[in-house]
Amino acid sequence: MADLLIKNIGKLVTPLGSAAVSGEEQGRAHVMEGAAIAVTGGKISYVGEQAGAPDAAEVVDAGGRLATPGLVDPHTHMVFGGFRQNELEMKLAGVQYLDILRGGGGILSTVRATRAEGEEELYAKAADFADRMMRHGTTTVEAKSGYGLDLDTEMKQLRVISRLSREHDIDVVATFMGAHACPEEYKDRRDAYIDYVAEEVLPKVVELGLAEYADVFAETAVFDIAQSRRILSAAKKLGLGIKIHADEINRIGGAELAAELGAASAEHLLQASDAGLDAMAESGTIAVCLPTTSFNLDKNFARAKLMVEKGIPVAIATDFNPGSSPGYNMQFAMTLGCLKLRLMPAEVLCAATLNAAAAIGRAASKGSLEAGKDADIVIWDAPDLNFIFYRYGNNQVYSVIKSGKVIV
Ligand code: IZC
Ligand code: ZN
Repeated sequence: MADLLIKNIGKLVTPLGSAAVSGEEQGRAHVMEGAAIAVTGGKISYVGEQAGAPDAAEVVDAGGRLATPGLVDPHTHMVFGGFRQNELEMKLAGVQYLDILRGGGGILSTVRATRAEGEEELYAKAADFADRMMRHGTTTVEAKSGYGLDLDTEMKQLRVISRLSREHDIDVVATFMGAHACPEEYKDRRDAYIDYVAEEVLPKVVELGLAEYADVFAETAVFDIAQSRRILSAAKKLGLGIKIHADEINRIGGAELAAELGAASAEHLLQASDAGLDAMAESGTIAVCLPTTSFNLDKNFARAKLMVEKGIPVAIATDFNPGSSPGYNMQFAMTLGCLKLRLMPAEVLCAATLNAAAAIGRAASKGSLEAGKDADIVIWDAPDLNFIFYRYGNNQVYSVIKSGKVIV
């Protein structure tokens, strides 16, 4: 007897497998009609015809709706003080994102707010975001530090992330991003700041087990390729997986660096060169596309179709942060995945589930509806996948099941 049975699923759509998929495979969703899913001990124990499903202690009637894996958001900066709505009018007046940062605003204003905020307040705010993410179908999320830029505040942020993963229903994967910007104390001394992060902050993070990945903002006026290579190499040597904010605003060779270092993923990639993408295909680095950021900054969109053609596994994330992407709704990111990245619905679903899970080291347990995987499931107020992506702007979640527990 199972713990939970979800019956009367009109359509079940899922990628299959326990690793990132690429090329044509990315668009090959498994579709089943009239399906049921059983859950035992928080894991999926049965996926198949309703007629063959086991009895269960609790039954959820999906009422003929669509079921997919829980969404995985593999790139967020969800622990932060304050907001930055003041940037809206600057942006409308034509001030560029990097110019706001150069002027001491942007990331640096969030750093001031995050340093000033107590740990409890930061936790309460992040937990509220996590509640809202789950109501929108996100069951696993990656969260980066990087609004501390000093030992104490980076640790404070990482402790909040760690507490979230222990106490909240949502699953959280932590990434250390001390190299997110150069703090005001190190103004014009970027190399010295990178030394400080590599020698004093990073080893403590690893010692306390507070992060699985390290990330860097490789960008003009932030960290150059040599500085990015230095911090990521140090992280890799200490056993962390690596990620890189690569070629978002300017083409500086971030995609090439990601491939050179064997990064798990490279993010943004709006300006990535053909050679950089070829190198990523070769190294198996996942491209994490962030279409809501392009939308919010009014920039071009990553060349996701070309990435798929080149055999790069493509994932989609929200980049949720108070500046360049103030929303956590994966449904909107997925709609833009279709309309702006020009991916087909099945490719987008894979990008937001299995490939997203792979980008944060969770493809063995998440990202598809298969026996043995975690029972993270979304029932949609929709008859099929196209419907969700085409009918954007409202929350289309009907029910969310996390580790077998009905949350929504
Ligand atoms: O706070 O602006 N791009 N980091 C790199 C961000 C955006 C977050 C922010
Ligand atoms: Zn980011």
